[in-house]
Amino acid sequence: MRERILVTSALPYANGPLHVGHIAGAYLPADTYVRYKRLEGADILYVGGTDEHGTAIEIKALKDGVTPRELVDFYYEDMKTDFKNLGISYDNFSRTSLPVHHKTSQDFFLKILKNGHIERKTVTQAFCPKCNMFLADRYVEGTCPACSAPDQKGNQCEVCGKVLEPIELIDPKCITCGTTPEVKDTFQWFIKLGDFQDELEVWMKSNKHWRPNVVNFCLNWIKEGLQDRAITRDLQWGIKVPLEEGKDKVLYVWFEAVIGYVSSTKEWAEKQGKPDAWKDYWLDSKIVHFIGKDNIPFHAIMWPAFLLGYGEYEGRKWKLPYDVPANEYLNIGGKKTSTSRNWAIWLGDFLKDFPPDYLRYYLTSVAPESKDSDFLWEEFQKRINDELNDIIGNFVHRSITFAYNNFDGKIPALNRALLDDDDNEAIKNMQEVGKRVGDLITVFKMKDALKEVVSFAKSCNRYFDKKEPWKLVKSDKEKAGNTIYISLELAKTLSMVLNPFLPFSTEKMLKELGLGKFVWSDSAKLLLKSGKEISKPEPIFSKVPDEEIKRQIQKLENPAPMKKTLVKKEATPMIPFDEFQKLDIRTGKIVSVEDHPKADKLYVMKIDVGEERTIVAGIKSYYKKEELVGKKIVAICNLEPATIRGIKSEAMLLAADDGKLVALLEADKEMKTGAKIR
Ligand code: B3M
Ligand code: ZN
Repeated sequence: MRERILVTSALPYANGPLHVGHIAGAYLPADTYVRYKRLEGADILYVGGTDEHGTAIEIKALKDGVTPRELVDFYYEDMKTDFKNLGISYDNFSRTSLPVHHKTSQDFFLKILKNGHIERKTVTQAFCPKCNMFLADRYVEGTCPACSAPDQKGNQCEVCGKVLEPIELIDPKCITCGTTPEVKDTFQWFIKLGDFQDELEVWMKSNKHWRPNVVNFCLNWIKEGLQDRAITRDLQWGIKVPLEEGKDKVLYVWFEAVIGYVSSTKEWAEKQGKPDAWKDYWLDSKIVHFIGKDNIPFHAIMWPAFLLGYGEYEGRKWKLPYDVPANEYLNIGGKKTSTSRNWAIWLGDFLKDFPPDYLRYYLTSVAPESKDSDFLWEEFQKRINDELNDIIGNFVHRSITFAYNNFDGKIPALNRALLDDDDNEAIKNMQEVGKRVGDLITVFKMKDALKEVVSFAKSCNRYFDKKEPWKLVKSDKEKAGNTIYISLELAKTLSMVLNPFLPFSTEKMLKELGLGKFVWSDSAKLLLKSGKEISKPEPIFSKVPDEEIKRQIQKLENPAPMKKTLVKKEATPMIPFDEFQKLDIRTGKIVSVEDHPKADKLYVMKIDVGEERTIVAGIKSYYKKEELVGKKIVAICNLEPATIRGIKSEAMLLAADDGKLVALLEADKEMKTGAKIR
């Protein structure tokens, strides 16, 4: 039977943009794993979404002068776009403010309550007399009672990881007004974690394949004795407690956020038109939660406790996590990423300046798997230039170029009778590398897996150098043909085993070799057809110049001020009719479409608007070339021409953009090109 796996990545708070630290922790390793397992043939589903409740959201909204709703709407879209641009291949990216999630969370609450593991209790809580409100979680800051770190938030100490109650903080302050909070009686619902103490301990000890840091953290927590924990809060924004006496309270964000994985799976199933399809992933599969280390207690103790507390679902038990690969932190230039001090590398900014695979490559090579690691711009440049370009890109490019130039643009023949020891060794290596890389990815050692790929690429270069096909081709073309055939097979395997790490560039490499979709086992096979034409190769990577690195360091050290959430749209100003009349807008047709040689997302097109014009347009993500040629369009023809990445654009297509889709405008009758729009 196919292995069934459900993979999740932590649901990021929708209260600020994603930075590279997030990516290295919970997203990139998950995506690499998922991409590999899909190729390997597993029945795997990858879900995530945004975490849209809790004081982290409320407080940021307050600071930005927007409502929580406006804040989360904005950052949901922002994060979704960033993830897509980085190639994080979620099967579903949901949000915890959706009705399906509210319902699922309330169902969990009621079931666990019914089973006797939730209890209402009177509590003394931090209350700010000046603000006249109870102060939940992050509304209080103070010194951690466990490790004495100052300025910690009331929910968890960032330094030692201890999960806290606001009133436990030493020298507490209300974050809104600075007042020392009073304590006042109220009531909340608590989950009795102690009910699961023994079961969790036995289970945790059985998790021999987990990372030791995760198991040790949890066993320490269990050893202290699991205490009851409040799972409701006095807040407005959130999921209502589904009980009459709780109507002014909401579920604690960490109670419901983890349930968000279930809701996202349900939403996926609904979208598939198979509303029950989520069940197998939760009741009968391996569940893997990728997270950052600060999330360990919530995923490895509390979440399993909620699942145990729920009891059976339609007669089947919920699966406890199969593994919780938690990553350590990625620092930037030796310092911890800090949004408040604006010390960060924002994903959106990065992707404006570099291809996504450069980040994927570098972050995997410095993945903080067992200890904190560091993002250093110089190191980034070195990895991209010396490894990605000089070892990996170079081998693929030189092999294909050699075939293209010396074998009439065709894949040469393989004459098995002429194979020598070097050839056989190269083939053997090609047949084995996929298994080595796959086995490491399976145990979440992405960094080692990538090292394995790089060392394979090195061996490919060594093979090529040793065979000296540039000499051989003059003396013994058939033998040179063998070398190049094998080199192309090596390039194919290299592209395949690199694909989970670098999906964008490897797709291009495979295309140059005339290949498209593949499965992991193909990496071990001789697949190429002799005589088949290959296309003229283009270098896949390019080097990062020193000036660029200087510019990035400059930007990191002198960042532009953090933008606030912009949600309120300015009213569009009125213009007089004669302003409009100045525009030369015409109907036309697209004559031809080419890729922009220097920009991934742009096309260079010729259009006929009564006369021929060249234009550069950023519609590559929305239209295939073949959809465009011959298509009717509408264009503005008297904008001042702009040179875009070296090509002059002499008109602009009109398109509608609703934030999700982009659609080109056209006249709704067949008519001659160049007709004026008025
Ligand atoms: N939103 C914390 C974080 O962004 C939290 C994760 C939820 S995972 C269910 O680090
Ligand atoms: Zn206050």
